[in-house]
Amino acid sequence: MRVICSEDHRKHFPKGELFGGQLVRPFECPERWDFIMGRLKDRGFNTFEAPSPIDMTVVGQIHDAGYLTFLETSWPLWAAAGFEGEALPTVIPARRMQQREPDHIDGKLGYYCMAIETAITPGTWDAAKASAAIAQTGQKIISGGERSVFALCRPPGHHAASDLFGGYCFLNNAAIAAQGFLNDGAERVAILDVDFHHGNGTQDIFYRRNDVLFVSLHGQPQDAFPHFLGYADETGAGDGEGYNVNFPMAPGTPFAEWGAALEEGCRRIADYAPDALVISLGVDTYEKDPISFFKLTQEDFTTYGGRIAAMGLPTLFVMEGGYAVEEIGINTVNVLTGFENG
Ligand code: Q9C
Ligand code: ZN
Repeated sequence: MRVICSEDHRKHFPKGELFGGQLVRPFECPERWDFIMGRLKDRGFNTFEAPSPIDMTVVGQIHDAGYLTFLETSWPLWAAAGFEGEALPTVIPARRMQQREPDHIDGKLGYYCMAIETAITPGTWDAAKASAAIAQTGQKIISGGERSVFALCRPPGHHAASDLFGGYCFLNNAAIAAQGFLNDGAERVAILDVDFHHGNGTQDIFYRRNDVLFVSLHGQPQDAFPHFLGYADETGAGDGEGYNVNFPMAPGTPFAEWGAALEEGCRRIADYAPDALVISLGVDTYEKDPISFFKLTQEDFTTYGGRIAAMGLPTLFVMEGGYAVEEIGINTVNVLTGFENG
């Protein structure tokens, strides 16, 4: 399997994440990328390619223009305001408040965030664009006839909605890839999100559309981030009714149960008969993940990679989460090798 990757991810490395009332070293850190690359090389992956320049037209089909301007200008505005730390939102437009974009950066950060743990730094915009370019490059290769590609994206993307950042995400790499497939001739695209967290951004982007089926397996919102989306009764709206499928699961869920949900999700995808499949590949379902509560073992990742392969679809793997850093490479590469041998 060809791998698309770039060192540009290193431009995004905040010193702090707001967690448990403290600024801690972010769980979403550059070493995640190093462990994945190391394991890929150990396991014989040998085609590593840089992304092509990003096509911002496609990004503009997924994200709001005001939001893209915000991402591009947020660090300069923050620095100009005289703040000395990293840019973090503090005030948000909660119930019964105005949904109008303010001029001050403190207001803009709150207006465009869906969670306040994620800091913006001088290199964040460049790294986010490079990450989206990686997904887009993988999509182009598959649209050109390749069976599968691994897009080693960092920062991740599935929490980013049209006009929202947070949950370590800025641009929705998987959504940008799905839109690219459609632009390049696909009639239908499915996105299967196996990250531990609900892909709220991806769901929201395609909620009223029937040309993208979104299927997500995740920790139930009562107990798990992002808490405010991901219930089973969210099934799509308008033309999109029936094209959104959520499998929320309880704390402690083992592979026996998770795999049964995957089985049902794969059947929904097969019924839809898409021209291409995007996997939002988070490996934070791992039993030792520090911020999640499913109980998948290293071997389970190999097993489910094989199940994804059995759908027989052109498949783009887009990296999302996974915070057991020492084992992130093993778990990620297990999915890919499970797919290749499946
Ligand atoms: N107590 C991704 O996996 N913090 N984002 C959760 C739990 C945010 C995860 C705090 C987690 C974001 C791409
Ligand atoms: Zn996650």
